[in-house]
Amino acid sequence: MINNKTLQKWISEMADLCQPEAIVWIDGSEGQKKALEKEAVASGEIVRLDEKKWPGCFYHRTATNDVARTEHLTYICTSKKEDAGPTNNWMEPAEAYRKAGAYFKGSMRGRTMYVIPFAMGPLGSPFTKIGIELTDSIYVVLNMLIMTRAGKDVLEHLGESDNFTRGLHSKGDLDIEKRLILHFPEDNTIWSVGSGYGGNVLLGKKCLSLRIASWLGRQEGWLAEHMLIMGVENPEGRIDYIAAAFPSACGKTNLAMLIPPEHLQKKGYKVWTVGDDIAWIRRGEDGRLWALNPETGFFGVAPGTNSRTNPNALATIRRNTIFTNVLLTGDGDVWWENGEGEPPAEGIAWDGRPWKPGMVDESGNYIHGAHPNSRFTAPITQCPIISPEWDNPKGVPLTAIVFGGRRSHLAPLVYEAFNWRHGVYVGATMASEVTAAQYGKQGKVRRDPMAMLPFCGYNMADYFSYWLEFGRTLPNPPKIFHVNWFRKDEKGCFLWPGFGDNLRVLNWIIERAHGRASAVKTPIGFVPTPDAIDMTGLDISEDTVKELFAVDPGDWLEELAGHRIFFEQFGARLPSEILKEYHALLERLSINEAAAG
Ligand code: OXD
Ligand code: MN
Repeated sequence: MINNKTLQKWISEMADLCQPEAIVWIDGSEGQKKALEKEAVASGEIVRLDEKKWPGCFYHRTATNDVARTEHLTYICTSKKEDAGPTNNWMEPAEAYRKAGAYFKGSMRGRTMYVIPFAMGPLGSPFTKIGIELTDSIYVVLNMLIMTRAGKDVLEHLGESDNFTRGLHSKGDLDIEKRLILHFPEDNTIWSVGSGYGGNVLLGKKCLSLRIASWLGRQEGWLAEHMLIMGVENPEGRIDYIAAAFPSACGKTNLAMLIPPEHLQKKGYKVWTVGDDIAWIRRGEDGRLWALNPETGFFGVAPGTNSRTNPNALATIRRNTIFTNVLLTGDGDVWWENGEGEPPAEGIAWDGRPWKPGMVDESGNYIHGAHPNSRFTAPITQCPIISPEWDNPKGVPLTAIVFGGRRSHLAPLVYEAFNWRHGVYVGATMASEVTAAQYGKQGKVRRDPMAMLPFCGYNMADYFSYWLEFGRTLPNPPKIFHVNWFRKDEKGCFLWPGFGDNLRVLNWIIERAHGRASAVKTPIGFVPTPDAIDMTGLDISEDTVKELFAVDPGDWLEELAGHRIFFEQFGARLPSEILKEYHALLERLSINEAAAG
């Protein structure tokens, strides 16, 4: 099938290591896909769902110890430890190849090795990167066929070039003790063994498009970011594109597919989805920033997806979708918590055990039918509001960059950074409450700069420097904002309705970016004046609006202590501009608190 010597040599070395029984090239054809689905159904790897209700859809259950990204087993393997930095796990490359090599050895005996040539981005675009994933999982192949452009066109495009990411994946024996997700940015290589969970094994996604791409981007002069991309069309037909970074499971998919509230719909506002997870950003010839979503599908969290939170996602997943770790019923239906309709009378839960509504464990805790991090994998083109520009090889021009997090207190609904440098500080000090997409204690606040903490492929201090440097080269850098949809009152109730109403906030952001809409200057940035956001049709009191926009200098001074502790780990590598921003903020807050006190 190919004439690429580098590729052939690498595949034969990997096959020598893993010893598969057969090697099959993924050509991207419908016929091959159908045959693989059939084979995986026969082996029990996937279950075909009811054809009437869920045409072209399948169900898959991962091992119970393998339901989220395992960040503690994810490594950046650079020659020098400092290049991985203090926020990444690091392993010396030779040691990493040796250690994982022992797990890969013979791991595909009796199995087929699938060769998936895939492109992140449209073929021929200056953004696009090519990868080859070798895997022993049909589930991975079927997911990659949805999430990436995969098949023989990619090989043809690659030709004899050695410029591709080498990805090797084996389920191994799904033993968490023998699981490793390794990135070798200096070799443009990814090795993942012992897992079958999406984020660990769909190597085009987090591994290539964020960890490896962030490294490549710094060398080549662009940014790889954990951001959704969406377009907002105003009643005059002008479309503004926004890229927004939120930590995992903070509602990026919901925001990217937002339905305007009735009042704004009537006025003529529309939203267009470009991507829900990853943005590759380049400087255009016009000096503006242009963003591209390198993926072709959504790998979204199922629980909480319903016709109130995200009707567009529900429409997207009605067909040709793979469901992972949700609840399965005997008649080929699926269900998840906070989804549509009543739970079924019985079913098989994510962990393979029989499930009935109302079941509790020995301690009286609710037993989930679907795992909180259960997922759907669906083609992007099925999204009812997919932007006609989603696969434009040039990307889309950005009006604003938005950072956000899940903070019950502290951060106002929205604020605008004073300038790019301050915006980088705002991104660098992002924090959020931990969710189910990461393995770890839920509910705790963790610092997650630019939502890239688990995804930056190099030293995060260098990443901050690179963002600062990148901004300096832009004649008109886009404005940077921070949003927090999750602020609560003393009773623990959300102050802001969120979902579709978030468009009201995005409109303020867009207007500000165009130099309109009013704001007041606070120590942390520009906050909307009480009447600057259109609240028509919302049942929200003046006091609530005040609370939503409040900036409490005392709370922020406490927060700053957390910034300092976080930054200390980077030592001298932390750019001095970040420290300057820290001191300037400290001063603004102290003056403010003295005035208030
Ligand atoms: C994801 C994540 O799966 O961020 O997108 O964990
Ligand atoms: Mn993500």
